Amino acid sequence: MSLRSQRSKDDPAYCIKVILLGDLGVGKTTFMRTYTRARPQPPTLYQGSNIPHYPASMKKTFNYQGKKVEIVLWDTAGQERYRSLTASHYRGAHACIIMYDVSSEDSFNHLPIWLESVHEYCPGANDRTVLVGSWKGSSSSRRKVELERVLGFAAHYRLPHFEVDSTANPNTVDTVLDNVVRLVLTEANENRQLSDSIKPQGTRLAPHKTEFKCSACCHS
Ligand SMILES: Nc1nc2c(ncn2[C@@H]2O[C@H](COP(=O)(O)OP(=O)(O)OP(=O)(O)O)[C@@H](O)[C@H]2O)c(=O)[nH]1
Ligand SMILES: [Mg+2]
Repeated sequence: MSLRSQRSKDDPAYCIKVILLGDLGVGKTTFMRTYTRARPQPPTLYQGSNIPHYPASMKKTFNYQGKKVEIVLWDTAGQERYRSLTASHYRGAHACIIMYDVSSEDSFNHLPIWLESVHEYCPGANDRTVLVGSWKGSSSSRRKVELERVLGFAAHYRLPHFEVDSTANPNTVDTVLDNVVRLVLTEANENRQLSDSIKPQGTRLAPHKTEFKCSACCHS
């Protein structure tokens, strides 16, 4: 049976892989769980240890302009710092969300390093990268990174910028992903490689599992 004939009418029209990057503790996992509206639950533990193990990715499907779009959000594990992330973390990504914590100067100061990593490992996603400031329930008095600085940074690197409070206001998270999807689909109208890579035509490994092959920016 050909791959094409295995597709059903319920399959999404597009599958978009988005990776979450940013310093430890900025709120990446909370953002991912909020977006997918995953119920809070204790993490499973690595066998024989007390080390928590969170899912690396979560999916959400929704309708965008009458078409079914599947978003696959990829988290980066807490213990991985920018220095230890390698090409495999970025493979197949169509877009990147780089997060910082509005109450942490360090997380903001490290943004250029995260941008460099996108540039190095996933250059095709450079123009589909957004910057997200996470409030993490901070009151305005705890804001360390002034909005003016952030806006200057975002303008310099031409990055769309958003602020979210994942826990208190889940809609802020949805807004980010709506914009990311719009960025990807708009560019796909003009970029044949990208357009091909977001069609779920990858090798079907098993029901509900698709191996993404991104010809847009990453190589296996
Ligand atoms: N109130 C509130 N707390 C948040 C929010 N986002 C994250 N937090 C808290 O901040 C802490 C770190 O959040 P995580 O989502 O685990 O951050 P992370 O970036 O995934 O961290 P690492 O995986 O260690 O890199 C947790 O205690 C969260 O509960 C938020 O939007 N609001
Ligand atoms: Mg995490």
